[in-house]
Amino acid sequence: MFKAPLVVALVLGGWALAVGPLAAGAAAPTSAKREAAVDWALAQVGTTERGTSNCSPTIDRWQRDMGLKVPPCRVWCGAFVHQAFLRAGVRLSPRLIDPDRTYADAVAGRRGLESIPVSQIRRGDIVFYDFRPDLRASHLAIARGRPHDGSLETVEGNTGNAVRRERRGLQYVVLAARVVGAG
Ligand SMILES: [Ca+2]
Repeated sequence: MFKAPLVVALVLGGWALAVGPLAAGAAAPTSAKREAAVDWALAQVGTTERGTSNCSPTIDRWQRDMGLKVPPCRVWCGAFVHQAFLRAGVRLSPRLIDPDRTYADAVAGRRGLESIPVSQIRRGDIVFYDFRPDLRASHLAIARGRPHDGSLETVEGNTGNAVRRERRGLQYVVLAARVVGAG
């Protein structure tokens, strides 16, 4: 009986140690950070690449901010998502430039991403699409809200070579993920 408080203290102590680094970093994304990412993303609607080059001074900078060298100019849907979270205070992995590899990271719960059921999509979650048969995912978007009426509203980059609001049927969503940490 007398040992019980000690046991509790040890358990709590271990828990505190276990969560200490995360808590101390204060980097765990909150819904507020996801909201900030969406706010920034919506403010970029209308940003376009030059022609169909995947390049522009702004888009080039988003890619350099990921640690990538430019040129080459790359498909930049992932650079847009990366920059949105960077502006919100969360540095995700440069692997976001590759939706297919990011798909694998989310499924495995790696690099600050956790897959979630499509029904649980909320504003600020990352949504994966696959417009190429040889890949698991070929396009990334940021959800603007919950799914409703069988569709989802997003804000995304490199859609029509620009940042655009989109609305697509839920059947096209191949994966959804929540940002839970830095990448
Ligand atoms: Ca393009």
